[in-house]
Amino acid sequence: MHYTLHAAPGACSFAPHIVLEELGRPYTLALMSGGHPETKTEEFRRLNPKGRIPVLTADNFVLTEAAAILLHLGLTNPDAKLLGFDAESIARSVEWFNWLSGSVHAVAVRMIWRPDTFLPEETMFPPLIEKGKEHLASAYALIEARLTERAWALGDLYSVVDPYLLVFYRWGNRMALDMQGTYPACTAHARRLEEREAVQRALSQEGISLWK
Ligand SMILES: N[C@@H](CCC(=O)N[C@@H](CS)C(=O)NCC(=O)O)C(=O)O
Repeated sequence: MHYTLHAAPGACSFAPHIVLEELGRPYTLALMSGGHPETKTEEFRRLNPKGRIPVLTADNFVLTEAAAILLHLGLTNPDAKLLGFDAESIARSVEWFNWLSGSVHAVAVRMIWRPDTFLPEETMFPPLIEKGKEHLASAYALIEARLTERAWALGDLYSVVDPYLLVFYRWGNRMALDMQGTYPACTAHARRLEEREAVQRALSQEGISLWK
């Protein structure tokens, strides 16, 4: 199966992009422009009516949602050992995925970066953005507590969950939050990821940095 990943620099598609690099098998990166305006086109909406990236495609195969793509890549490439295969590990991965995509991304981050999704007028945005920042700070605090106890999201095993956590860490830096000062365990986790060649390749292909 030759995959194409539809992605944009620094978007949540960065996580499956890293995993595809980890797998080391040929794939195509269909990289949109920054801000991903291409998601608004009719052609893209035919591919994903939700109008969002990431999308993973192959012959007769279209998969949307970062979490589903990460899980799919982990499950279909058992030799890469990017997922624990027992019921407990899979449930733990879904526990992370559901929370990261459903609460942290779709609620907290969206309240900050896309307040227009929730409210009709710009004058109403500031308190919503403030509340979003509170939600995001509690999310980072929870991730910090987990990563203080373990090297990787699932414990000793580096898994498809870790690149997804990196997306949120990087977004904190993009928001000019003091990630290094406030979240040392998250920062150590990000540095461990940055040491990986797959992460370096994904960063350079997207033309982005983790730190700004
Ligand atoms: N629930 C989706 C959300 C994906 C999502 O919101 N992606 C953003 C980029 S990080 C996007 O495509 N935004 C385009 C838009 O909002 O128009 C997932 O987890 O994959």
